[in-house]
Amino acid sequence: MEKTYTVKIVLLGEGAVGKTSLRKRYLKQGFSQSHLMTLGADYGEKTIDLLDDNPITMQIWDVAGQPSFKQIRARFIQNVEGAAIVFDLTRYDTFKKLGNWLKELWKANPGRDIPILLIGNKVDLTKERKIDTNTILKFIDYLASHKVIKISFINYLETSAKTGENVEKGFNMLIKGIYRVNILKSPAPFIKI
Ligand code: G3D
Ligand code: MG
Repeated sequence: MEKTYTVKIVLLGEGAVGKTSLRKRYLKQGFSQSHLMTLGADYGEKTIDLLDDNPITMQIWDVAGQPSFKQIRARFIQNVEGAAIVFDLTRYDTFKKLGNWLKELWKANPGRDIPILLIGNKVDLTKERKIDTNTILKFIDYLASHKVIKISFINYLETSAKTGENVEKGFNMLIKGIYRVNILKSPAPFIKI
């Protein structure tokens, strides 16, 4: 009999970087231009059959970035199997906060091997873009070489929740990393970009 695995994924990052939009785009709930601030946490799920005929149900939690939600957030980021940490390519401050999000995730999940995907969102806003890819890759190299945190799987993608660019690809990448670490129990290597 087929076994369905359920995995919990969180989307983290500063307010208004596009977490809710990415989740909705992936879950095919459409892109909304009117911005409704997430209160605490929102949730959606999808079952996919990516590998070995083992369906995987992804529970995707989209957690509010505002500091005032920090306590609520701590509950939602415990016992996660994977995370996407999102920043906004048009706002440098959201990129600078990536380290804080990584630390918050690790603090809530001591000893766990958590595959992570870094996402630079709003790649469609080419004129407003403030952070070049080189700067981002240097930061990822720094994380890896200084072992600031334990990274079992990491990749970086530039997405647009508006056009859909790389959204499906990003979530699929994440689920493959999770499958390897959590289900096959084999360490996923750091993926150099
Ligand atoms: P959050 O959940 O991280 O707080 P939201 O962010 O998904 O609510 O998005 C915040 C704003 O950014 C919304 O605009 C949303 O439409 C916009 N947005 C999200 N992703 C993209 C993207 O890839 N491209 C562009 N151009 N805009 C995006 P408003 O104006 O409603 O605040
Ligand atoms: Mg939101």
